[in-house]
Amino acid sequence: MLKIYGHFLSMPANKVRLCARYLGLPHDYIHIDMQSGEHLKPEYLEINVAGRVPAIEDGGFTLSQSDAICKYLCALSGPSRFYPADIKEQAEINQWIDFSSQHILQAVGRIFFNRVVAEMLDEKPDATSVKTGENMLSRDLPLLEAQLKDRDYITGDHITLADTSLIAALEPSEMCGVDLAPYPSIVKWRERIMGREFYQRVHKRFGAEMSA
Ligand SMILES: N[C@@H](CCC(=O)N[C@@H](CS)C(=O)NCC(=O)O)C(=O)O
Repeated sequence: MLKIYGHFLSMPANKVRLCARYLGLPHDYIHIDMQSGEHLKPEYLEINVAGRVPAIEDGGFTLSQSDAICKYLCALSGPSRFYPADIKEQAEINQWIDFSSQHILQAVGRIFFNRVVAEMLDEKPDATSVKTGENMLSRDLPLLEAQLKDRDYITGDHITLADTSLIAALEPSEMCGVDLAPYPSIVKWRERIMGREFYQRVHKRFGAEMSA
């Protein structure tokens, strides 16, 4: 059985979980308790030498890096409209996946880490890093808003790996004070996806486990 290792506050790990759930791939989800240092224990380092989540294990094969994992899961599942074989369609989805990982996730990650996670780890928040994250978002969210203005999903009328990747990158918005209200098409697109069954099987709300 495919195993996915993650943590409920990890955006890259949730990206992988959303992809696996969308594809309907049977798997076991294993929570790695990073606060107690489980990600640095020898058992976990055998799965991911970098000591980070997410990672997967599939019949002795191990893989890390969320985007590589998602593409592997899509390959396991076979070509579909979610991640098509057509090279131009696939390249366009990859373009948005890179945009998501390199720009949106990096920016939200800075804000989320300093406003929420730092305190949990007894680390001093870095206001300059938050400002950099906000500046990055003020450049990139308008691009996403423009892309979604006339489309239900990032590349057209159906959901793809670009959507689940971007949704994961924006998940902590409410928790860390990233205001999406100025971006009505992004707000509607998020609601469209977060209401779907595959999403709700991962979680109804990012971070809900903290108050459970
Ligand atoms: N580029 C990686 C990022 C993975 C990553 O940085 N994971 C964080 C949690 S969000 C982690 O495990 N951090 C633990 C550490 O750095 O010690 C991916 O996309 O999978």
